[in-house]
This record gives sequence, structure tokens and C-alpha cells, in this order.
Amino acid sequence: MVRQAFTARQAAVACEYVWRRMEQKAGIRKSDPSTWPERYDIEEHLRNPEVLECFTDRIANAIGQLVGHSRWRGERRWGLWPVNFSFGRSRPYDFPTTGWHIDGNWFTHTVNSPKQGLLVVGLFTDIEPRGGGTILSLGSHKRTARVLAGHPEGIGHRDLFREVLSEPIGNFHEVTGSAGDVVLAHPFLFHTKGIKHVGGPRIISNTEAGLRQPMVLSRTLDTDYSILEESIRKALREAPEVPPDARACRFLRSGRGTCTRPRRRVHAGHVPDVHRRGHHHRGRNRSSAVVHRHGPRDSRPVAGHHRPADRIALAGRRA
Ligand SMILES: O=C(O)CCC(=O)C(=O)O
Repeated sequence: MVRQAFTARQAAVACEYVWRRMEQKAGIRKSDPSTWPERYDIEEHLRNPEVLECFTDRIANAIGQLVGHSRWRGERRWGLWPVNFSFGRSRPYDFPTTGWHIDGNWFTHTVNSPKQGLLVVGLFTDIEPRGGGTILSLGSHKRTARVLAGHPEGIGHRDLFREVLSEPIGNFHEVTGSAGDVVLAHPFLFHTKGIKHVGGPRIISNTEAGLRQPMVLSRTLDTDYSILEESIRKALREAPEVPPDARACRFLRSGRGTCTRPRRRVHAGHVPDVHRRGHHHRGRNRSSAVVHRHGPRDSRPVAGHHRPADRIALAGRRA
């Protein structure tokens, strides 16, 4: 977690753009809670300068520390905006057993893929306990790494989810924090939307920190590994463990042929190809661009005193 990576003031200004866009797209009005759904995702980059400024040098430096400064593509942008108004409010609070995924439904997953880099989650509102924060399954990145290593040819995201989730996952951690905090998580870490019992609408942005080249997991010099590469090597060396609180989790709702969010179309992917694929948003708001989906629709730690290889593995613990 990078605490106060941008200011609460910057976050509040960005939220105004999020509200404006939700109203334009779906008639969701900040001043009228009767228009609020349980959840809504703006599947766009918001390109307003004030929003982009929230991707500060502190975030960029922290990403560089984890993946290698010269290896990160350096794209500073905020992607998907999942807004949690009241997800699961009618149910008793618990960690969800559905919706579990890693991001990246726009590429074939491999253990060294450069596409995702890191899962970057910016908190644009304060998130208190039970306030609908993202739930992470700490340590699940290790199982993902092992599954991916078994598919050198690559694997689609749905098959990947099925394989990783064929065993129970656990060590659940709810992301809480203040507006302006940013979680940098392992790209292989399974996560899902948390049930929301308290607080006002929760606004986050999920994005990736794509790499210039595929990761290299067998280098000549030990000192050349990035922290991310080192964490994957470590995951592949370690004996698999099932956490004591492990539960059977899945991506889709059990027994239904649909995803957890059936109401929206599955997009083929997430952002980086927006330009190449000509998916520029041409609507009223010219400062946004369509984002390809990376979540359950179809489908972190930073500078500190931990040994580098532990930092990624700890993702979210200090959220
Ligand atoms: O809303 C959340 O907390 C998680 C959202 C997410 O992971 C996604 O949409 O990909």
C-alpha cells in the first residue's frame, strides 16, 4: 500500500468526474440515491488532467521498484472505475465466494506475461471495514504461478480461474484505507468485490502496470531479477499450502451459466489496445476512452523494510 499517494482533495475532484460520467452513461445521480444501483463500473479511462494527476510520481516510483524502473511501460492512467454502492447489503457480511478472478481477460495468461505487470488499485474514497473494499486472497498468487507454469502455451482467463479455484482459497483480506491510498498487488493475486454494509459509495480505479517485455524467470545474474520476478520464482519453489480458513470459491455463481454480473457484455480485454483497436470513446465526454474489461464480468506492498521477495507476497496485508 502506498499511503496518500495522491491527496484527498485530488481524489475528491476525480470523484466528481466519476459521478458526472455515471450520470451521463447510466443516469446515476450523486444527489439522488434512488438512482443508485448496487454496483456500477465505468469501463473507461478518464482522461481529464485532474484525474491523470492522481497517478503521481510516488506511484510511478513504487511500481518501478517492484517491476524494474526500465521494465515498466510507464503508462500513467486510471482504468476501470468500479463503484460499490451497496453490493450484497441484504446479506449478512461475509467474504464472497463468487466473483474471484485476476485481471486480464484481454490476453492469454502465461507465467511471464508482460501484460498486467501489477494490479494497481487506487482508492478514491475512504474505505472503512465492511465498506465494500476489495477482498484479496493473500498467497493465492502462488497457486496462480504454479498453474501458469503448467501451461507454457498459455491459458485463457476462464480456464485459469477454474484451475486455480479447483482448490479452496483463503487468507482473505479486506482492502481498507483512505482516499489517495494505492494498493500495488501481485498480478496473480485473486480478488473479488467486497460486500458493503457501511459508508457512502465506494469509488476505486483498477489499472495495470504493463511491462515492456515478458518477465524472465531464469537470468544469468541473480541480482537482475525484479521483485516481481523474484516473487514468482519463490512461489514456484515453495510447497503448495491450503490456508486454514480456505473455502471453495469460484468466479461464476454456482450452477449458473452466467457470470456474477450478467447484465453487461463481456469485453474482450483491458486498456492498452484502446488506440490500436480504435476503441476511442466518441461520446459526449471526450476526455475518456473505453476500457477493456478485466474483472469478473467474463472476468501489492511497496517500499518498506521487507526483503524484496517478500514484498509482493505480502500484497494487501497493510492495506
Ligand atoms: O470492486 C472491487 O472491489 C473489485 C473490482 C474488480 O476486481 C474488477 O472489477 O475487476
